Amino acid sequence: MNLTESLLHALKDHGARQIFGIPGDFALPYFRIIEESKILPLYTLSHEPGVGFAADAAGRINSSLGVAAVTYGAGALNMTNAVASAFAEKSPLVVLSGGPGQGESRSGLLLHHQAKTLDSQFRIYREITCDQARLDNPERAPADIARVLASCLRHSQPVYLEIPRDLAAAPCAAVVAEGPPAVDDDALDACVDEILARLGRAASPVLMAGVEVRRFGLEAKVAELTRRLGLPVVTSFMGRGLLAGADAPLMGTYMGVAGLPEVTRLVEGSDGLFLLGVIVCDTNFAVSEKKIDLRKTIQALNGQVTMGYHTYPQIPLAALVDRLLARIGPADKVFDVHHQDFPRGLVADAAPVNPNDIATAVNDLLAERGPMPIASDVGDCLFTAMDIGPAPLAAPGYYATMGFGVPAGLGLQAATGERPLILVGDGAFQMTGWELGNCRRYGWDPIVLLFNNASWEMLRVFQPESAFNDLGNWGFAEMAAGLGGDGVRVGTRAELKVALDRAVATRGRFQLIEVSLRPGVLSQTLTRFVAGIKRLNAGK
Ligand code: S1T
Ligand code: MG
Repeated sequence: MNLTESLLHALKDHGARQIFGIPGDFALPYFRIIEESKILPLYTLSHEPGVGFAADAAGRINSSLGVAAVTYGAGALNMTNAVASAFAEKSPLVVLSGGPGQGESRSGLLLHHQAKTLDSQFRIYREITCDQARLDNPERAPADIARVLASCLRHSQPVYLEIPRDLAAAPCAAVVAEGPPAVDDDALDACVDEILARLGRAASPVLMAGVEVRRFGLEAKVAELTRRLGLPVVTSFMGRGLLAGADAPLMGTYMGVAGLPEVTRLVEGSDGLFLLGVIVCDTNFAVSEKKIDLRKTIQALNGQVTMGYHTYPQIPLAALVDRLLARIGPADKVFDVHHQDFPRGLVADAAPVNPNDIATAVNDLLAERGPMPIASDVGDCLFTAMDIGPAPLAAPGYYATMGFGVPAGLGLQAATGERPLILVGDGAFQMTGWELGNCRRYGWDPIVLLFNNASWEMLRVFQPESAFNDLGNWGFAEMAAGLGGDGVRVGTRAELKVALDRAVATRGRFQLIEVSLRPGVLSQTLTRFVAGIKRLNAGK
């Protein structure tokens, strides 16, 4: 076996199911082995940011490894934004990069694709990954790979592996996976005792589920935990889509001033807020109507549990959930949970479409044809997604980079085999929408809802005086045919209904529905968000 084959078998053994990539001369040797070995399917895309987003989404939806394979310099450095997003959003992404061979590294010449030094890329990737290795010693490579892949799964964060191009086919032993980290049983019991005591003393305990619940594949166990604890559960903004369809007392998504008032009151009025795998960031908490005193919460994140002024280290989330379940019998407390009502029943008339109509139409579609995985970009399309009923949702809710939606949708279809729905604004589509041109080669056929308000609307709502937010009208619908799909532009609710019905009935080609939205017409969630932010800023 050679080094690349050993790596590919290890990736598969650790849960990877496919590779997304773009080669280059530093990567051709290992790409050849990927293609010829057939250990994992390879999907090449058109621009490295799309490679990173697709691999990120593929890892997220399966709670497993996503794999992005690129060349040195121009490829890997082109993908840093997507990897930074995966790092911030705790996505288990493995970055493979070709690299200079041993001989050429010592030639004394500056090499093409290098930045300041030959190590610059490695140093840049140290900032956006939790572990790294250059596989420049085939003897040591199996242990390096085992350590790095274990780190990726343990921390649910990206890792970086560099493959010198003259070693891709070097003989190499198989990788022996590292075992799970040891957990101190007494510390775990003490932590669980304290959590249960705090929740028992609280008059209004609430559990908030965050992205780590999905990343570590704990949704079913957490749903059971909420039933046994008899607690109302909400998701964080980033955790939207979690517990979708699970039998759990799910109240909705917490979004502070931008969310449903009853959910905001429940969370901000709680004296026992249990944050399970929730990233404590601004998009999850900066829009709090009432400042949440985080010192009074229970925070289980990043493999530790913090309560009050002390922290229990080395408490993996999975071990914590398992021990809580072992400790709590079935709940005797029945919860009258008010599930969020999602808009249904689009009136298919000649009225112009607004974002809320899109949410309504999608809810009708999902009710009729069954669930679809959803990828959303940043912009009002993401706020609109908050009014779409429970469905697996991949979106950069915290890092908030544009360009994620379309490639992430392709990653969802490659990873699940299910037809995805993609929500994307015109500005974001201009960045990575072209990746749709790759659907034909792989038989992907997403349904794309393009919110075309001819502007960077999310910026305009905060700075309306700036003309640079006007993007003008691009003929997105007309572009679809040339990319191998079908495109249509809709302006009324009746046209939207017809277009969606036709898109659902058409398989084998992507379906692009360009929805013309009047500038300034926002989703109700974004409207609340803008009003809330302005009110909070006015109060400062
Ligand atoms: N570049 C990238 C890669 N990501 C970003 N998030 C931004 C710039 C800044 C930015 C936003 S929202 C936004 C920009 C440019 C406008 C989005 O326009 P569009 O996709 O058309 O959606 P909509 O019109 O619904 O806003 C965030 C706040 O930083
Ligand atoms: Mg726009």
